This record gives sequence, C-alpha cells and structure tokens, in this order.
Amino acid sequence: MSKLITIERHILEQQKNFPEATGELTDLLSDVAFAAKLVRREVVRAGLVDILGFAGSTNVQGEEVKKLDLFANDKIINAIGQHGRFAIMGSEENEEIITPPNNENGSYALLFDPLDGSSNIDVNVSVGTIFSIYKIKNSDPRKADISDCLQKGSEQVAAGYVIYGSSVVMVYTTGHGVHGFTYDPTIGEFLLSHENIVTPKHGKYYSINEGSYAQFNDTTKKYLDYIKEEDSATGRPYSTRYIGSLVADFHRNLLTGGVFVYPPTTKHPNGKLRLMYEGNPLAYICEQAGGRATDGRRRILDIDPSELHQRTPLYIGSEDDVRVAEEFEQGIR
Ligand code: P6P
Repeated sequence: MSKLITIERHILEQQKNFPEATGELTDLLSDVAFAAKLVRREVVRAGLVDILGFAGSTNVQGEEVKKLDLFANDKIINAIGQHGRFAIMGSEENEEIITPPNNENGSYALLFDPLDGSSNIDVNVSVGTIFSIYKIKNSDPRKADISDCLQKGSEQVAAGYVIYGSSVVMVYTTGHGVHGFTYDPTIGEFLLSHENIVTPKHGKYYSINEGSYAQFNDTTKKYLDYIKEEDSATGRPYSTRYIGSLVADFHRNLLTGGVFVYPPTTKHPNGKLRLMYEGNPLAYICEQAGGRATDGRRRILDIDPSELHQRTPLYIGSEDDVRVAEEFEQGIR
C-alpha cells in the first residue's frame, strides 16, 4: 500500500530536505492547490452547470472567452490573492498585471494561465491550469510592478500545472525534481501518485498541428517529412498525438516520451504559445524531468522577456527528439 502523501505534506518534506525552500513557498503552492480544487469542482460539472458557452467577451489574445475561463481566472486571483503572499500577479486572461489587496508582505510574483485549452471544455477534452512563481526583485512589495513579472524562466522558484482530465492531476517542481499528485474526491486531497517524474530521452510521439502545414517554414515541413519516413533504426515513423490542449499534450509526452512542437507559422510568426504562462513553466518542469525546451534555437528559460503576453515558438519534450526537431529548424539537417 503506497503511503498517502498529500501535496501539502510533500511540499513540507521538500522544505525540510532543502533549507533554501522557505515556508512561504510551501504556503504559495498550497494556495495554488486550493485554487485548483475550486476550479476542478466546476470543470468536472461543466456539462451540468450553466457555465458553458461563450461569455461573450474576448481576452487579450482576441479569443472568445468561455465562462469557465472567467470563473477559473477569478477563483485563482481571489483564492490566492486573499492571503497576501503574492505581491503581484499576471494572468493570460488579463491585459494588465494584477496587484492583490494587502500585498505588503508578499515576496513572490504569480504568472498563470487559468484554463489553457478552454476551447475543448464543451467537448469534454482535458484542459489545464499552468502556473509559474518568481521571487520579486522589488524590495518593497507595495511597489512591485511588471518588472517583477518579466523575469527569465531560469529565475523561477516553482512551476506547475493541473490537468483536468479523466482524473485531476497536479504536477509541480521547486527545482528538486518533478512530482505529480492525483486528486481524490472522496477526501478532497491531492495525493502523491507520480514521484520524481523522469521523461524518456526518446519517445515515439510527436505533437504538432499538421493542419497548419501550409503555414509552416520549409524547415518545419522538412522535419515533418523526416519523422514520418519508415526507418526502424531511428524509431521512425513517430506516431502523431495532438489534442489541441497544451497541458494534455505536454503531460502525455512527459510521462511516455515524445516531442511537442508549435513552430513559427505565417499566422503566428513568433509562435502562438505564451512565454510567461506556458513556455517558461512547462520548460522548467520539462528540464527538471530530464527533457529539453527551446524555441528552436534558444533555451526557453534563457529568453529575456520584454512583454507580459509575448509569444514564443515551442519545441519541448524528450531531449533526443527535441534536438532532432531543432536541427531541422536550424537548417543543420
Ligand atoms: P492550434 C489552446 O488554444 C492552445 O493555447 C494550447 O492549449 C494548444 O496547444 C494550442 O493553443 C493549439 O493551437 O493552433 O493548434 O489550434
């Protein structure tokens, strides 16, 4: 019988083993886990509660916002902001940064995508929350500003995601490995289910939207043609798996091995995915699990952000597979 370890207990254990982890970080991650429980409660009832359909508004990306997006966004901002542990927040759904009330004792910045892949909600496909935590640079939390959010991914102190799928799993890292917790609704706790996740160096899956083939650069087309050729010596052809929900595609590849590619396209010349809410947290997790994450050339965690909502191409997953994709992207192959 495996030990029943809640995420809160696990975070505390991490704190004991790694003195540099402060009690604050334990509280922050517990706050995120709490907010995830609130979001989960609605997501699993999406078909029953009048929260489906377009809320009618559009987010900063010009995308239709579904009510559950707004719900998740509000829940995370309020459930976490109320404790004053974060001096500042940035949400994929909010154009401007968010300053929580009574943030005078906050030492951290929270960047998050409240419900990524939300276009899949109505058809019961997994969606996810992604978060990233930084220590603020400003000595006075009350003066925390966007510069406390715009930090390189390598500065993250914690990152994670929650995937609302056949089960609800929360995965996090504080720089000491990657750990997954499955929600047990009978006791309302996230219980340790995937300790020390290590992603395979090579996988058999590739995830890319082939429907955008006409929008891809020639280097990307060449890569796609390559991975579909028959060659057992190099494990080709790969199998395609593309859900259209980043957290779901990332989580599967993290556990089984594989590569996710969202390259530059004519519609999104800088890629579609956001650096601060998607690229950085998932890159941190991926590297901590032994994988690799770049924009096709640069390590994602080394990119110096200039805008809160800036986008990036994303090549992420098993190290060997990402390197192959990069070699094509760079014209080496
Ligand atoms: P496309 C969902 O809208 C999302 O932001 C990610 O979750 C997903 O990986 C990607 O966009 C899908 O984009 O252009 O392939 O539909």
